[in-house]
Amino acid sequence: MQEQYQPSAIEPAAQAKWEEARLFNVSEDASKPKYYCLSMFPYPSGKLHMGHVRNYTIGDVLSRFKLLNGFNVLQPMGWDAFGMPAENAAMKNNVAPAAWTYDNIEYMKTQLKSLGFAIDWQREIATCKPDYYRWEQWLFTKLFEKGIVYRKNGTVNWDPVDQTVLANEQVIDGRGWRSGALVEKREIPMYYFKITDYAEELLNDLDKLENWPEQVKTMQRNWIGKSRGMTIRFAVDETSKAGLNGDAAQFVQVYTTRPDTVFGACAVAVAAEHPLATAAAEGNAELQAFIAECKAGSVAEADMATMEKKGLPTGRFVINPLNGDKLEVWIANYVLWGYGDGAVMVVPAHDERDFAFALKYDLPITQVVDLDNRPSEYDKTQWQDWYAEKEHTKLINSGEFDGLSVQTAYDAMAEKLQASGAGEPKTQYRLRDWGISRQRYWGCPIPIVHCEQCGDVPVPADQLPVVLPENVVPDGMGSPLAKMPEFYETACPCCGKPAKRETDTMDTFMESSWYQFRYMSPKFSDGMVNPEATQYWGAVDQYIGGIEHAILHLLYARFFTKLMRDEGLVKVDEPFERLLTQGMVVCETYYRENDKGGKDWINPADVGLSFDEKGRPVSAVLKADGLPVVISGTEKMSKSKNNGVDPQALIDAYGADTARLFMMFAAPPEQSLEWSDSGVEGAHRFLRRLWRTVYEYLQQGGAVAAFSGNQDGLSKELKDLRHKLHRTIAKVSDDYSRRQQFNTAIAAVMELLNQFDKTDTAGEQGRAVAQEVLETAVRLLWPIVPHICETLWSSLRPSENLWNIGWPTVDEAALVKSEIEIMVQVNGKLRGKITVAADASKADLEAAALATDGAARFMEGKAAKKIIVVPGRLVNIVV
Ligand code: ANZ
Ligand code: ZN
Repeated sequence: MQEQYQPSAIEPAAQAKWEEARLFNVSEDASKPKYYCLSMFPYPSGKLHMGHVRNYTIGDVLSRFKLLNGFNVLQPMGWDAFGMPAENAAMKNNVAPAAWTYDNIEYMKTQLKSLGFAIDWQREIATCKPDYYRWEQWLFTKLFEKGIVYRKNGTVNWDPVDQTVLANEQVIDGRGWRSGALVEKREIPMYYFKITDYAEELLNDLDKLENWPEQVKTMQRNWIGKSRGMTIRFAVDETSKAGLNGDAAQFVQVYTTRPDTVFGACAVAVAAEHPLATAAAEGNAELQAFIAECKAGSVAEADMATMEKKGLPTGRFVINPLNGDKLEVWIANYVLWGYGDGAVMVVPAHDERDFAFALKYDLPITQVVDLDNRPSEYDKTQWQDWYAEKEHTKLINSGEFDGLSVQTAYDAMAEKLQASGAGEPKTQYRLRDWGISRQRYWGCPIPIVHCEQCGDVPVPADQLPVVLPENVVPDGMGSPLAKMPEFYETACPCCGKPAKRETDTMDTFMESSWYQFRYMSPKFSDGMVNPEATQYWGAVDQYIGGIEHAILHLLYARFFTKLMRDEGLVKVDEPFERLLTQGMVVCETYYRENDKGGKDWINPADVGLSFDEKGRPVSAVLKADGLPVVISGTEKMSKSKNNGVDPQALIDAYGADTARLFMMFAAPPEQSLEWSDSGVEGAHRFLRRLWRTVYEYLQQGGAVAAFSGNQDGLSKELKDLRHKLHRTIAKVSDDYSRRQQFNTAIAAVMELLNQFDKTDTAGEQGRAVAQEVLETAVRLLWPIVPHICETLWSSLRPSENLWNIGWPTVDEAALVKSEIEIMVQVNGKLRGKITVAADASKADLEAAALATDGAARFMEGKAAKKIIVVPGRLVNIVV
């Protein structure tokens, strides 16, 4: 064994050893329990960042722990390879997105390999490869035939200068990111997944996910947004029917969660797209201009909530079905065309948006719900949520319904509305169908052929995949595919006549919605997944990734699982049994003010710090010029604050194990982890110390014989050490499995080694216990710092592989402390201590306590009236 700990030498050697043993290559094996551990796959952006290293280390620790516990562990890795950054890089560097992506994959793969993750690399997938996306296209065509995928018009951001559709993130302050042109809204045909058909199941099944963070489930529930209410129809007044046809001429239908407030309606407001708005705007320039303004605005929900409420009256009227009031119809910018019926009844006293609207346009505010037993003065300048006091409210100003409780009134009004055909109960979801068409090049082609005669024809299975040409450099002016006749010219699969391929590609969320199943049989060529493999692996046992994916990615992956189940492809209802959302990696930020008064952010690697006596940074300088920089707050590592620390530099300087240990030790996985140089150095110091401890032990000759298993003859000190050892095993096992808190596991092993250092392990028995302690410490730490542990193990026990020995078990005998310390009290005051056998009887304890000096002194010759024994803790002598 080398005297020095040299990560650069031992890490590749350990990796070669695992590779040679094919330790991480798995197949279905009915003789073992399975454990499928999946970390969210990376986008191949160029190089790994700290978030990746953290994510994949957590997954690796869990995988290796399960491996030592006898599980058949599947830990795959791949590349979420389609997406916009590749197109942006292509434009910047004039290289094809495919070439850029493949280069990045290659480099990042060497980085991942250098970290020593227990990955089955034979299962690597890249979603931009035809043998992957082919099956996505296949499923798409199946679902298209079933009607789960359908086509309708959708609104997109259109850049009139670049003549291209922009993604939401490419619109900055309403302008195109490249051209700076004012962005317009355009309606174009797109493909949609009917996720709303699954809304109820997606909501209900959240209750089954016991091992998901509550926070994530809440976010999903809110996103699905189930609301219960009624549709109510307000008849169009006879004077107001001009230009309206069909139902639109009969009534305006609104969706409300508060039918009980219908007497408080002062108007009805419709979205700009509503037929009544269109009819009213006929020949009315003002209304036309307002409708255009509403349509141009952002559809982002956050903006809807905060924007100024605006509206215009249409001069048309409808009738309140319960009280016959004649209400004017307004067009309002806060009514969404895509939600409910695109129309609302305006109830200013009880809805905050309506309140703002009514104040602005001076509409009457009628309170219809009041507190039960407290007379209240309605403050007409300030909106108040009376409904929050649901329990103690009653109706007022509501005719025959006055005095009823909210719930009774709700039911009574619902019944009356239903009886007269003016409304019915309705459940509504906030969730919209998922539009998956993207007018981009670097994505999975949508497998549809447009034929003049046959319409939209899905590409038949035997003609899949529709391959995306890879030698293309986009120029930012529209989709390149739409300019490539060699791509889009084709024959109709139905009638054989010339037809045109769809040139849109799919949302990249598609690829990440089913990769968890493809990993089970990544090379299967007879179908999307191999039934035997999906049967064996079932669902992912442990999924790990960032909280930023709490909503969309997880929702789509859950949705796809249900789609695939309904196609008979998988047997599970949910893809991820247990979810761990890792916290962010954060770092101090530094800047200098520039001439323009802005901030130039400086990378932490270029900053030198000085500390006060408590180790807190007090000042910072730029290493290059020695002049001060401003220390700003701690924030998530990001390009914009230039506070990203490159994990490669860390790996190069200290090795993979230090990087892994630092990540696992600095914070529990769910919390944010603060980058610190001193933390990294501390991690490295610990590993050097571990190395030296084993080295010195072996220098002194190691053990003569293994520990016999019988500790009767051991000294008290050695018994205590074994006690500590086996308590540590129990604690670390629990930390890895149930608690998933690795920092405390590491701390426990550190404590064990401290006690080991202080214990005299000379002599045959001492050497035997020392061997047991060191071997066990190495096994306990193997999941976290596998390279050093692998190497130390092979010096400690060259004859056997660590992974064959498996996880250490607790020796219950060692947990029983042979001797314990008991306090002796006289009249409740501490007067001494006794050391007794752990299983000493009550009589022995009493006798030993009475025999102490303390007892003799403080009993002052009196006899004991009573002796109270608290086993394991104290003896109290009462005199
Ligand atoms: C009258 C009312 C009175 C309402 C009241 C609320 C409180 P959730 O819970 O999110 O489903 N609404 C309905 N359709 C809308 C649309 N297309 N655009 C904007 N707002 C719309 O919200 C349902 C409530 O949002 C409905 O209930 C309606 O306002 C409004 F004291 O009707 B309510
Ligand atoms: Zn045809």
